Amino acid sequence: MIRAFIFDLDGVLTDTAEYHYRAWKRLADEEGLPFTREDNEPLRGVARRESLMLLLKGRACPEEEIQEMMARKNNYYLEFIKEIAPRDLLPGAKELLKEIHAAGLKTALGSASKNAGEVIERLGIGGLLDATADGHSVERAKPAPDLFLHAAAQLGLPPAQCVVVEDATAGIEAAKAGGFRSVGLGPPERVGNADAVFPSLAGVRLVDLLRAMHA
Ligand code: B16
Ligand code: MG
Repeated sequence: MIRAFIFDLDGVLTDTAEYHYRAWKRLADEEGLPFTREDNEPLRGVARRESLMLLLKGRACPEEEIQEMMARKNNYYLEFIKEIAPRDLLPGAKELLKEIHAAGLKTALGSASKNAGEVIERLGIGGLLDATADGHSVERAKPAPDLFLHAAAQLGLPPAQCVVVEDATAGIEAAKAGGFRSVGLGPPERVGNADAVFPSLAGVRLVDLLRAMHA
């Protein structure tokens, strides 16, 4: 029986990936590191520190510099997300959140971002989420299941009764590791390991998700 849906943020409810890219790109340019949109792809759904490690491509760095670079990137990102408004919700996201509640089911956020709270507030969907797990909630980032387990615990539900909706490979892995069912959004090369795959949430209704989960 399915009683809740746990939504990733970036790439599922809104597209902050572009802002993450621009912020990392600015840092990379300042540091003289090559960084293209293609290089940005593996950073999808990956926490800030791990993202910087990918950007540095093995370049050794003292901890102090790592901290400074993460803070610098985050300041650029914070500048970009000041522009976020309800119009930036991805197609179908708000309708689906509302429909889940109307059906008496629960919703939660499961985002790796430490800035998820601010983004959710700017999108105006805080009232449509029953629980929030973000970059501050747990130590181990996706693909560890901790973030989604934290969300399920807040809802008071076992993982088997929750479906994770994700756009990143690391997120689908995390869902599987935690014993959750999963819906992948995007190309099968990226999310093909999920129990069901849709191109995006556009036009996706609760009944489509439940049918795909055989529930
Ligand atoms: P922050 P998600 C992830 O969000 C992003 O996809 C990823 O690019 C970012 O590095 C990560 O959050 C951490 O974000 O630097 O704001 O803490 O997809 O898990 O919602
Ligand atoms: Mg994501």
